[in-house]
Amino acid sequence: MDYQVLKTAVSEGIATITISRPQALNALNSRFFQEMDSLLAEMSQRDDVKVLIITGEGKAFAAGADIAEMAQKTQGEGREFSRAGQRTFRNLELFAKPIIAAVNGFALGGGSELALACDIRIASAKAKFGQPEVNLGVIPGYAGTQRLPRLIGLGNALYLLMTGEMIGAEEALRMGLVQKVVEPDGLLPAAVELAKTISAKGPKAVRLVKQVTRQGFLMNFEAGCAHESEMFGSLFENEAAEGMRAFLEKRPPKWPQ
Ligand code: CO8
Repeated sequence: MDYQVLKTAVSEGIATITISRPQALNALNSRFFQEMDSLLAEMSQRDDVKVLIITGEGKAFAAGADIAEMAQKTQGEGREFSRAGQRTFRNLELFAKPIIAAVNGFALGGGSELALACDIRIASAKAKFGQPEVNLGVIPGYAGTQRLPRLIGLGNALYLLMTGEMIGAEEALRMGLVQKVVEPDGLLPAAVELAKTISAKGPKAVRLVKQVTRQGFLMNFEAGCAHESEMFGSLFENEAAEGMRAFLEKRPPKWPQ
């Protein structure tokens, strides 16, 4: 695919994907969703990519769905626009490799929902978060109403969803919306360091820990535990043998590929 909105750089097992429509504050248009679907399919096939980082160019991570594009839509088209976006964001959650959102600036509406669909969020001290949809007479359409309360609790989620208030990175940290806040210049280095930390772990264990945790979150407790035991066991004839032997032999593990 000829990528126009997304720029990708791969280095040392880490793919950094940058949303690059700074003139529109990286507003998410149809093209963004097509490119993200295509890029995820590509990245899933690449053995040299272990972790993805998603960030934005300029002063926004993404300032929401593209309002100029949305404004033209009929009821049916609006529903389809929402469903297509939901599918893409679900693909991020289901993606086998970890995805880190490096939130550099505005993460509003659909931009905040994009960050919510990633596994870990770290933010620049300049980042701003919010769900301003109600200002426009709409509601989140990329599963923000579902992911936000699961992540930060019902009270915090309803506060943000009902007021449309924009909050800073420290407040987002306090609510549990982000896991870490760093100085703006340190954002990408911190995301890369985090990605390297994760990619040094057992690759199958990392994939399974994402899958088991995410699936279990939507299951009842007993079913989640049963799934955990199955997957725990599945690692034993695999990289767990090397990981535990390396510990006992006091050396770093050499993960089977
Ligand atoms: N869509 C389209 N264009 C945008 C968007 C957007 N979401 N946000 C900013 N832009 C454009 C502006 O129109 C402007 O373009 P131009 O230079 O051509 O006039 C350019 O980006 C720069 O923006 P500003 O001049 O406004 O920059 P400021 O620094 O003054 O303000 C703000 C920054 C506060 C972020 C401001 O741009 C803003 O409020 N943006 C809109 C934020 C918003 O409401 N986002 C939520 C959108 S709704 C949504 O995301 C719903 C998701 C679910 C949809 C489901 C499908 C139906």
